[in-house]
Amino acid sequence: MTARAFDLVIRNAKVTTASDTYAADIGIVDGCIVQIGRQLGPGAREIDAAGRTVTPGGIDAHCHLDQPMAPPVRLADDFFTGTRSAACGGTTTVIPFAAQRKGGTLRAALDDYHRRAGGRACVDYAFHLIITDPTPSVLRDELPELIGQGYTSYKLYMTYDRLKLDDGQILDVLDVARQHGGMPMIHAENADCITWLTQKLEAAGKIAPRFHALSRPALVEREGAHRAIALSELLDVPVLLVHISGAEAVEQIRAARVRGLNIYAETCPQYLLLTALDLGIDDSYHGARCVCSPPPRDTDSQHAIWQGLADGLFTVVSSDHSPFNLEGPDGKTPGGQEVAFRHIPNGIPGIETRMPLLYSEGVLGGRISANKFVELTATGPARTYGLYPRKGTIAIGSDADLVIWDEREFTLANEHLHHAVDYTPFAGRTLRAWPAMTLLRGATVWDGRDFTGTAGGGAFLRRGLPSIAAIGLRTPARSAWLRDALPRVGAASPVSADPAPDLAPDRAQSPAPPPPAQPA
Ligand code: DUC
Ligand code: ZN
Ligand code: ZN
Repeated sequence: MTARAFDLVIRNAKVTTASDTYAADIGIVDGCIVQIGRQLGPGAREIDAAGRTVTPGGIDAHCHLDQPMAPPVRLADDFFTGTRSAACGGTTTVIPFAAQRKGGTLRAALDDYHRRAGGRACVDYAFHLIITDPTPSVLRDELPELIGQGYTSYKLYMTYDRLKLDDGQILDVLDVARQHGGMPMIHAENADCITWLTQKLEAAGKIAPRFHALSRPALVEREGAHRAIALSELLDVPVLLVHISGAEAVEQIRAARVRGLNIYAETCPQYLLLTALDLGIDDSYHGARCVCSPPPRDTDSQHAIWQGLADGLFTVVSSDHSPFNLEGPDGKTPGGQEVAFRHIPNGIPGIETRMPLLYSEGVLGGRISANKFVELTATGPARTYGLYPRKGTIAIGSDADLVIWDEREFTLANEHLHHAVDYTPFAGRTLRAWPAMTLLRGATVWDGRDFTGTAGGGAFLRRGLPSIAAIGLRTPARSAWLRDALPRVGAASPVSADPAPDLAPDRAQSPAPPPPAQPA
């Protein structure tokens, strides 16, 4: 009898990574890729990819799952339904947010989110922190400690009264990043402009969903992006600007990159495929379904963002999945009422459609290569958030998170999706591809027809520091200023970036953290 060399062999794959495309078989043992080559030996299980494109499983590095909201509003997806939906759309790792409560600790936020995700997540997961209250103890003790424990990214808001930080507070957090590493993420919009415009629109009776876009024009994002870039430059720390929507912000980022600044950017399918017209052309409430922040823009912005995907300006495409039901009192009509745009829950679903939309419109639409698709949906997020090379590529030693793609046309309807929300803003679009199969560490979680994963099948991922290549080096003059004004005092983070895959400290299932303390 022939010895079975592998637990699983994927045969006849068109292996597609961020850098290469080639025909091979993929041999998998214990959920890891152990061999890639022609005519591999037998596996206990075999899948014939039949020459179809096989990419790494997607990493959705920006999504909101089971994040508490002010009642009666709530997110429709918890960690089970949200990650089930992710798996069926080709995503095998998610990084949602653990939001600090004002007056609360970061640890309390993490304990709460671990409780929400543990035993529920169907794909692997990690958490970004949202820092809303950078107290001296958060800055001196908690954040450095948590970076060392693998929570290596943190989002800061320039807007929303309950969340926003002023420039001094943002600098305080960036200074922690300067000393301990990690990837600060900034939601860049000018809060005062939004408040002022909102008040003017409301006073004029302009409260329909479409006015949401007028209350947050592209200029507001451009100013926020410019300021975030300046703050990053002042302290010489990388910053990733999340959910970039407009051509004006793209110009700011491009100018920063030309100057060699370490500014990274994320965008989302809604900014490639929707415009402000989707929020309505009259005062009907229908457009509430597409209310998200920043709002979708115009076709010029769409072109600027496609260009930025193709030419390397963007590092990450995420969904910003924020699922609110259209029907019922907990979503887009809070308490069952149609409300002024300011009160419409902000966000749209998209965790399942992110990869198929980008594959269909980007790769098969001739706008980006399949390798660029992999870079934006998997490799870039893995490098940015300290998961590479365990995640985000097809390589020996990497987790066997894989998607086999089926290229076929169909019209998308919400009934196709596996989230718990009652609509998709992309319904009616012609899609040209969908995963024929999604594998999480070698286990099939989507077989092309049914979800085949399990609640609790996803593991928590302790992350390293970002391993994304720096874009530029400091000029000697700038470096000297920093060295003299702000000597580095902190210890380097104990988390090493970019470990060799088979030396990575916490292979396969990272043990779940110890049971969280009870909330206060
Ligand atoms: N920012 C997000 O990242 N998601 C939803 C709404 C917002 O403003
Ligand atoms: Zn945001
Ligand atoms: Zn978001």
